[in-house]
Amino acid sequence: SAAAAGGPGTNYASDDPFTSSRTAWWRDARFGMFIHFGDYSNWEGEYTRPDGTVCRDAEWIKRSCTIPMAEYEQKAATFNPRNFDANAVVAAAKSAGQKYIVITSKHHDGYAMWPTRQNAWNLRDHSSFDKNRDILAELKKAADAAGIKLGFYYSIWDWHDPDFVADFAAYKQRMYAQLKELVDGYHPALLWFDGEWTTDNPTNNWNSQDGEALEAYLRGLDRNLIINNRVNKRRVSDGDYGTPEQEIPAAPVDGQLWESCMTINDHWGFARYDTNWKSGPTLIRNLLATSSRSGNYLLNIGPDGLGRVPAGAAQQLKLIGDWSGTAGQGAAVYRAGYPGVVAEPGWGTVSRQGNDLYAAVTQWPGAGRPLHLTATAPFTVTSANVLGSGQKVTVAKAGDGFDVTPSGNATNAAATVIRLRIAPAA
Ligand code: FHN
Repeated sequence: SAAAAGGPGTNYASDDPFTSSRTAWWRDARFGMFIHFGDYSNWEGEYTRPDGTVCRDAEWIKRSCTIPMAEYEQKAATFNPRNFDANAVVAAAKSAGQKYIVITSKHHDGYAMWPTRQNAWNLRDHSSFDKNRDILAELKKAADAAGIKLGFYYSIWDWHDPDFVADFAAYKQRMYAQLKELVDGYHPALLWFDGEWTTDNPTNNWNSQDGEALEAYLRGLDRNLIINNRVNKRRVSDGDYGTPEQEIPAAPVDGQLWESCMTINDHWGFARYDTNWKSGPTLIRNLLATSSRSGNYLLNIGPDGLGRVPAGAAQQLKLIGDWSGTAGQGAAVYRAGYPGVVAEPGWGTVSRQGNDLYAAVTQWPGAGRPLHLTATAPFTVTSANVLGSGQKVTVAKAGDGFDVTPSGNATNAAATVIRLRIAPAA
């Protein structure tokens, strides 16, 4: 069959990611922390050229500011993230209500954040960092202790290894060896690939056979791995889930689990001048929009050159967790998904868990004024209440659906949640 031959649509996981027990934790999680951290963090977002002009970028700084490799390597030798505190990172994720962490083990610049045996371009062998420390091991330990899943971002594209262009087969062999080190050594729950889209190698770019072979190899190492779609070129049918970037799809993605990754400010990696933190209400609403369309939200932070979580990022993260931890509002997010029976309203979002609809109202109508819900399937409402408020909510059939009328004020400016218990028509 086409599937046996490894054609498009082949399921290398040999189970359905939508229903598999393998992906259950991920489907329930809804909210994760992305971390872009590497030797590039040490530039803090700025490069001063020999002529004195300043060039700015974060994890792309080598490339966008055309820093000569020798100079880039020299700077990496001074990289000393001595203040990296895995417990503090995990505490920040916990405070936000994030259930998993995905950290860059190797970004496009090829620098490994663990003591890889494949080359010396890594945090142990090419830095000023304590040679007895291993931040990925520290993070794994702290995450395990907190019940948070840990995953690794890994860039297929590599700017440092000359064989990426000169001898792709040799490069691939080292890449496989590095991934085996990661899987066997740290037991990640998830691998998040990137850079499969590069066209840097004119003769031998990553192709769909490469993606298929790699996915099959990794599943052979650990059949419980969750793998994103960027393991392969086709993206649509590859891996376990799709990865829209810096955007939240307007509706559930057809036939694919998905996770939207997004920066909390304007860069993935650390840039000391970037304090453009998204506001608490924006982040809370993004999280609600994502869960109401059955997606996950992977919100990125970039620790600084010393490994510290920027205070501004930590503050915003806590605002999200404070909201979801209040009055059971997190039920609109965790384990919740596309409602199926109502259209998305203009005044907020609606997510569903079992027979509970969670209408997260971002534009409160005012006491005694109705919120209209358009039904897309028949159901009845058996009860309604505002989470964290004793106010009465009346529900009346109206036009193509229901009018839901709260009697009092919003409890929260970012999103006030009305729970509607429903009975779907038989
Ligand atoms: O080029 C990268 C970028 O630096 C960052 O890692 C993002 C995260 O999704 N991915 C790439 C662009 O698609």
